[in-house]
Amino acid sequence: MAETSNQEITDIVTEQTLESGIQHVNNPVLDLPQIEKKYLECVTGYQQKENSYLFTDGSATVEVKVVSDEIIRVRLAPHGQFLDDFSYAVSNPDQHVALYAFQEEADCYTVSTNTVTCVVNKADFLISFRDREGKTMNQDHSPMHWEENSDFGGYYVYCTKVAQAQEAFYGLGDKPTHLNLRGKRLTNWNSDTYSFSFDQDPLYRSIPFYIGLNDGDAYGIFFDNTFKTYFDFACEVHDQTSFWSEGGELQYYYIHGPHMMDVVKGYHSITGTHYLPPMWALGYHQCRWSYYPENKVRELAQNFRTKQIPCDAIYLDIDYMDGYRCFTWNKHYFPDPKKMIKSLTDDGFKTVVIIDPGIKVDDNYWVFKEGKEHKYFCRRGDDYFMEGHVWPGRCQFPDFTNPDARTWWGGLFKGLVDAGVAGVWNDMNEPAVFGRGTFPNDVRHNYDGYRGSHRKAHNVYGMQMVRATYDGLKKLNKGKRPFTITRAAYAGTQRYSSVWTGDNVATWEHLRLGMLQLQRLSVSGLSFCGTDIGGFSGEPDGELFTRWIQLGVFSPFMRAHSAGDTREREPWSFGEAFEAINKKFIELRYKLLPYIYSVFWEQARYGFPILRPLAMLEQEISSNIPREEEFSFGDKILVSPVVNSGQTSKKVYLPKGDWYDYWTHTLLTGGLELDVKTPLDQMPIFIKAGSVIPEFPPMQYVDLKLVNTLSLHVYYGISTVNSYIYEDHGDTFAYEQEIYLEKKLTLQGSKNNLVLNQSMEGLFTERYETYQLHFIGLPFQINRIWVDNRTVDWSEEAGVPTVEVNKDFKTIVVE
Ligand code: MIG
Repeated sequence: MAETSNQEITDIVTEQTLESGIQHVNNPVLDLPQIEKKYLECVTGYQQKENSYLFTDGSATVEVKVVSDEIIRVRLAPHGQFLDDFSYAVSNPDQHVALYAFQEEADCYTVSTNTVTCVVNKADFLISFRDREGKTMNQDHSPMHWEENSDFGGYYVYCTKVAQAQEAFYGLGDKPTHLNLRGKRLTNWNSDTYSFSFDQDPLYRSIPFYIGLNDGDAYGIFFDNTFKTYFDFACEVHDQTSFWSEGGELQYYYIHGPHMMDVVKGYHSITGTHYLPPMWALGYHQCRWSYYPENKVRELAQNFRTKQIPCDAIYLDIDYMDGYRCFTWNKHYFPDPKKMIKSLTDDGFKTVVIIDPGIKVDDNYWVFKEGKEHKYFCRRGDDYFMEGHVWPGRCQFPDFTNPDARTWWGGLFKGLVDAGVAGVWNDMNEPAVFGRGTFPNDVRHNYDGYRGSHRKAHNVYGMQMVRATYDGLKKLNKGKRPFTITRAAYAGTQRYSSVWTGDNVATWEHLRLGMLQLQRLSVSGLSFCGTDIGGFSGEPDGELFTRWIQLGVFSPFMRAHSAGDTREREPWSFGEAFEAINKKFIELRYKLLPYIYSVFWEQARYGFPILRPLAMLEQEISSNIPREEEFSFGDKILVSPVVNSGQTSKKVYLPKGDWYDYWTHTLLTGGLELDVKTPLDQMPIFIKAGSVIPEFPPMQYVDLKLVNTLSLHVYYGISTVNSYIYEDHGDTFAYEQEIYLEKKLTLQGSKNNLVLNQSMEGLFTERYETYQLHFIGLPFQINRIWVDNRTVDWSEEAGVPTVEVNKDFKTIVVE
């Protein structure tokens, strides 16, 4: 007798069931027919619920929700039932919408705001987005579709968009590859990737957000799904861009441009920005795996001060702990942590310590005991504890998606904060487990009451850990801003932490990679980012280290770090010649701090990214798309780090407009490529004409008391340019109560004069009384300088006219 396989029976019965409507087939060998790639069909009806429109094809439901004037969210429920509307990424799902309208046309429905129209085609359920002029910005290639995930339940969910012929793609976090992602297929699954390589994927972070740039216009897509997600940018099929997930809901936000800047701002408006960091966190940080024992740390600190190389923070890596038990000290290496930290603090150093998620299984260890007692540790599918091997040996891991566990965790920092610790570094939170890599999928998570397996919680585990860390420090810090840094992240982590790019390598290729990763992170919402300066593993030579310090000056986060098995790696470790150059560049970082701080303010308050790739500065010029080595820090300083060994000159493209060479004050015209000399003690730095750049006097660490006068470098320009200077206490949250100053300096030059106006907002009072103005690039001889209608005297410093004026001036005229 020929056997009929189960699959065949399933097929036959499925067919019969579908065709004849038979409800009961009494055959125990039958399984449910699996739903394979099912596509939305034609729209059969709709319903409105306030700013949400629900469309159906008879069984599936699609929600189109107006989030703001620029943002529309699309969600799919294969069987008409949406999951609970909960997101770790989105902190602000309901924004102000000025106006929205719904219309039914012959072949489609439209949902429009002031700026964007979402079109839902009746016949095939294809969804597209148009701008006000009717230009299609983004459109479905195929209807949204799904496939049953019979192993875990739920669905694989898919969205396939049209990739326009010239479209370029940006974003997606820390992918170590070219800025334009076209032609790549990428995965999001947080992974501990020691010594990663070019194009390796995935790495430590999951940021399922991309920007499409086509024909000079940009839009963004944020696929808010924490499961393992995939993005294919015209890789498999040249005219399609797809994204999909192994579970969860197909839910994405369309964010309108048309400027990339607007897209990033829009993305920040839903996922948040990084709070204003304490200013010391923007100084130079020295890290190593590990500085111990205590006298090594003191010697390090001493060296910085004797050599007069500025530094604000020293890090303690895992060896400060007792057997790698979090929240403990190795009393042999650090007999009196409080005393040591006090003397570091007196010397102007902040102490930052590492904290990993793995808690040693040890009934004599209070952290383990408390976690066990309160059931804060993660459990496997069958209720056993999730155990894994990390630095302390056998460990259990707090479920940071449990709000109670987060509160508990935050409180654990009390001892460290009491000892004087100023910042916390969260590592290994992908989570990383030796041997098997990470948690198995069956581990269960609280997920803030919405439940889920590790498949759903994996990508947010690190984010929730650093959130707990941040919240705890904020409470314990008595009004001082915390500083946190995390390795793993999901979209929105910027609300709680800075990030670094993980275990890179001391090679020129990695210096270049770092430069790309930082630009990419910055347009993906994680502006406060840095690389391990010098490369974590391997040995840089003096030249590579110095070039990396130079990139570091223009990295939002500036920290040197190295692995335990490498040679000493401080700014003076490569001989005097290199030391002098490293010192000069670290000093440059400190000079520029008032500018850098103001750029951070613009990030925190307005959602502007800190680093801006050239393609963002001039998105209408398609020949900029392949350029990866020029970017701006804020909107006034453009740099092009040297990322090749022995490079004595470099071709640098300057965006249109006038620029000054920072070193020579030579005026340059942009819109073309220049040949720039790059001796080791210089890197290409350019200042936009018309800018006012504030500079600090020399300091060894952030010390606002030393600012007796603020230098303002005024770069003459012929059009009107606004510059902003932000000032406040530097380390408190008083700025949330308007205790800050935002100064607007408007510069306007003409052939024979220059007018500088100042206005300000906020309630802070600076402690200095005067500005020292330096006029750079004046095309005329000065006859007179007027300050609020009174003439003043000026002098010259190295050929630059300079004048001291009261900080409250309103108008200065130089003629
Ligand atoms: O298994 O704490 O990326 O920065 O120095 C290695 C030791 C654990 C990995 C981090 C690195 C840190 C190191 N950590």
